[in-house]
Amino acid sequence: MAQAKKALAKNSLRRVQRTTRAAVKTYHNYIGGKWIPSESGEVFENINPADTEDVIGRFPLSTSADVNAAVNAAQGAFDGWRNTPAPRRAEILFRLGEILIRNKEKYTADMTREMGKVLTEAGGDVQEAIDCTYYTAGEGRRLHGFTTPAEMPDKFAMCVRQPVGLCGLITPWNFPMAIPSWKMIPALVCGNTLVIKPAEDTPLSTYNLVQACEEAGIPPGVVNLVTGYGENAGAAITNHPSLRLISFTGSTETGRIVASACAERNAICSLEMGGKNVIIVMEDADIDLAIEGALWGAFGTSGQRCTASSRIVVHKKVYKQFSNKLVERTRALRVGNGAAAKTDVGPVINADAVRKIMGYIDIGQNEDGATLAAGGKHLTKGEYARGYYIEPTVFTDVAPDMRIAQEEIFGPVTAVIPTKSLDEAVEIANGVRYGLSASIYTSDVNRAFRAMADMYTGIFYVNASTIGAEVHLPFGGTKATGNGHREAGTQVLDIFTEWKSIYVDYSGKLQRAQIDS
Ligand code: UN1
Repeated sequence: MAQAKKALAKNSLRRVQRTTRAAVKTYHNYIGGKWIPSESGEVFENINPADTEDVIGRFPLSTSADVNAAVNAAQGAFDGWRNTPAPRRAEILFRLGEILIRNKEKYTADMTREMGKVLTEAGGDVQEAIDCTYYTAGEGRRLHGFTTPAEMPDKFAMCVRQPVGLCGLITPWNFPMAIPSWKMIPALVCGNTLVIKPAEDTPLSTYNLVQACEEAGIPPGVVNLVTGYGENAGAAITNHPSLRLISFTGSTETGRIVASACAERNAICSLEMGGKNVIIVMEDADIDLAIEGALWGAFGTSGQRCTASSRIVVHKKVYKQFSNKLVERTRALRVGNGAAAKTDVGPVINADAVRKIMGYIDIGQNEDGATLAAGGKHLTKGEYARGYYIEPTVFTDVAPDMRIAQEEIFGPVTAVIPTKSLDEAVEIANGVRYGLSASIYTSDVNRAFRAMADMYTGIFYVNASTIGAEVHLPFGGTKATGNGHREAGTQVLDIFTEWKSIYVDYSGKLQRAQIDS
């Protein structure tokens, strides 16, 4: 395992060096089955957050003209695709799964290079796209509807799923292949056509996924890729009158703008947004296990997961022991380029992220008055000089209402909060505007079930961290995290299909519902 990781790391570093010397590649949008530049001809650069001198590629800076072309292509392909039997659509998706497996190592290296996370985690992201593809493609032979008795004799009633139509998908940079797959694969198996715009920080991983779709044989126009920024390409998708559905993952603030725009034009809108997830550690917990979970949940992906463990509520009886161990282990984490095998914590995504995260570290120390117990520095010297590196950071003695305990930081920062009881811990845990993921470490099954019942979140773990959702269970959250939808699982089908209720009257006469019995 360690050997494989080392070999992967070595390959990936070589790839980076080789490509840096060669000319920077210019990538294209994928519209109507053709790879084409944006109509304006303008591009933006995809930069490695571990080394900002490493330009990965130039991608089209798309505008509404490109989005219009992509939507027209999706419109032209829609009837052909929705009339393709679902098991045939699924066959293409199973082929896609094989292509993703074949290219996993390359996609993983590309992802670490553009997103920064360590190779093992980038590999997990690609694996999640593979899992999603195989699991969801199986729906091609299910997509279950139902039959039900009708009120009157000689009458048959049933319900079937129909595709919603043309979908606009807007995806974030933190899971640049997994999250696009969560949206694209169900959209496709259900018979929709789509336009996807990946985050400007990580277009290559989605490009790789779309290229694999082409290779798998998805017909021209069914999948369209438009790269660019939210203000132009993203807004053009959100506001396009022909896109029946917008599926967005990103910040709660942007999600609100997307939701308002969709409300204006009666579009279906599915949102996955922020989190302020919590681990509760009770006095009867296996403390070493809880430490492992806290480190993994808080600092995996440099804390840049919606599911990151950004709060740890710890019972007073074990608070000192837990905090001391957490601080010691956090200080030992090795920050560096995610492509190097020895790295535990990679860079954060960009300069704005550094500003925001360092701003919160400042707030934690000054405005909030919590204790900065580990980390806290922006690393800028030596091997860190050309990247966006922040030390894994632990605040202790945090009060539940402090800003660092309430607001989503989306970086390698966690807040340890003391508590005196399970009831109080649950109250603190629920006392934020978000409701994505929560966990409890305890050896008491009654406490585990109590917390499970009382935590108002979309995801709950027992004796495990707040991260690590699997693709065959629904993913999403309550309150400001979402708007009631769930991705993944079979529940995602409720986003990408609409129900059609069908009545067949074979009595040969007029039968009036609610009137004739
Ligand atoms: C996200 O943070 O946006 O459960 C997605 C997890 C991953 C998915 C995270 N499987 O942490």
